[in-house]
Amino acid sequence: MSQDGFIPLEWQEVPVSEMERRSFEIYIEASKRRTTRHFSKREVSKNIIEKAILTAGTAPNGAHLQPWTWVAISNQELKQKIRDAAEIEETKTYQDRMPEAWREVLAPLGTDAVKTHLTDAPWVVVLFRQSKRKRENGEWGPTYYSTESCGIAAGMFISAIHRVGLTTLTHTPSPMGFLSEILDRPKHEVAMLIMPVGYPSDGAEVPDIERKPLEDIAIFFE
Ligand code: IYR
Repeated sequence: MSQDGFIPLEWQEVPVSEMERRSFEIYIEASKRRTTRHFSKREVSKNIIEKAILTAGTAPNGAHLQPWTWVAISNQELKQKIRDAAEIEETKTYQDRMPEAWREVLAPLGTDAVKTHLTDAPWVVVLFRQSKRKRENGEWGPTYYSTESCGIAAGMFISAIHRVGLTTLTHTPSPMGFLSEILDRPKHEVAMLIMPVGYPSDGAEVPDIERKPLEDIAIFFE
């Protein structure tokens, strides 16, 4: 007998040898994901974006409040509006707000205030974090761990886009308030990430960087 409000977990055991094989395969596939700033204008179906958002929506999250709103834009004028506003903020950031210590670590990545990807990519997906929720009694209440929840969901979105065979880039213009205005989102929703999604352009490039080896990122106690 299940506890009230509970159902049996659907679970299919995977043989250990198959798990070993999969763990390697998943790692190899993930390691091929790279962040490029060079997007093609080639179209991508809305269906694929919808499925990636649904995948992200399966993320574990605080108190199952699912504190996210995903806004997906293919409208060219709207993408241009977002790009123009992002470039205004980013120009200030890169020119005046960015301290030397930050500039130093960004230099090898070749980022700058020019955000061509926001108008080249066929889709621009903006993730809003819901900082509050409407309670059943109609009052506003908090959400819990919404930053962590949205971070996990964003990771799942990025992974879904990669597995589909497309590419995405996490862009974080700061401050991001202009997104609420342009996309007409309520005050309790806070823009967190902009993710252009599409094909890489012909000749797309990525910085020549390496990932830390396991011994530099993990500690095991056995
Ligand atoms: N928000 C800027 C700057 C930027 C910051 C970090 I940390 C990056 O890893 C990359 C860029 C932007 O999105 O360009």
